[in-house]
Amino acid sequence: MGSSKTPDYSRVVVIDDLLMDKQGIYPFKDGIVTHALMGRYGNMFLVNNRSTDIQNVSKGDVWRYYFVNTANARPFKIAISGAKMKMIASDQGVFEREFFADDFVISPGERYIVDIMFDFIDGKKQASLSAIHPSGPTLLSKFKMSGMATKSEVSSSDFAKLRMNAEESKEFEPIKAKLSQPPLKHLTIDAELTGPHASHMMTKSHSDGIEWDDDMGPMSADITSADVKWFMKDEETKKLNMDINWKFNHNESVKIRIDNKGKTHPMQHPIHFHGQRFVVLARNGKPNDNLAWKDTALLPAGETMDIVLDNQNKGKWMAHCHISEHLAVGMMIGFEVK
Ligand SMILES: [Cu+2]
Repeated sequence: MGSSKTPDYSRVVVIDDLLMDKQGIYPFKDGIVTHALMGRYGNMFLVNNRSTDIQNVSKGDVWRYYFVNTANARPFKIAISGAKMKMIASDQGVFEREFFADDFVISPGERYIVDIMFDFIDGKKQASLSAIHPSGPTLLSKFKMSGMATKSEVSSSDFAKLRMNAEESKEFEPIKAKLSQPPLKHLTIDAELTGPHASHMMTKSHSDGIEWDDDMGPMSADITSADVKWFMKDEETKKLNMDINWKFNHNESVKIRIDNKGKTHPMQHPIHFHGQRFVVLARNGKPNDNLAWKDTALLPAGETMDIVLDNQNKGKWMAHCHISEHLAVGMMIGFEVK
């Protein structure tokens, strides 16, 4: 394996948000799902259950962070300042090539493994991790410098290297050959609105196809499971959601196109497959040149994503949108691997 040497320290980072009102946590109701159109966006950000996470680190330390986003709906753009960040792996495996990054986007259900070297450049004694949104950054974690590293020499010279994971690249070769082939399955995404909200559903769409915040105001909560149905449609059979039941052979690799061009309420959807792994082969027809095994991938509004699903586990499975409210109003399909 060519994958990176594990740094001396590691930590799991659970990113979440919580919707609070004056009484406390905005209530969940019995038998009805609020925020069914947008999903429930929180107004308080949490890192490992704290509103501001503080960690002491030594100058020169390299830490490996295992990020997971457990929010109902919110994607986070995570940025670092005062330290350097290297992307190692995603949900199910390493990237073909490690790379340095200033920020990365993590949607509900996604995971990223990231190495951070605390070099505290420019004489600063503090580094920070923030969520970057159009309205500005929100501080998530503060890292305070507490002395010089003891084990850093090996780690920091290792940190400077960007590894090529040749074994994985080789494994991806037959998958990349599917670029020129038509997809075996084709899903489209849209929503259906009924009731008093049906006429005023368009929200302003962002140029990157991502709703970073719920800007619908109080109306967002009032659109419930009684008013909206989110669906994925099989373009071949025209079946919707759980009426879809694809049959695949064990170890069959299947190219699936997912189209998020629905007009009812354009927004992003994090698509998750149970029981298998996949790669994002292309977005909007443009090949992905740095593959990693995943099980969840964010599909912005107006975009198309081609994935290759690697059916290695027999059984009956589902795939769904990872926005909890979308899932609750039906946005899931079935498939079977025999
Ligand atoms: Cu969704």
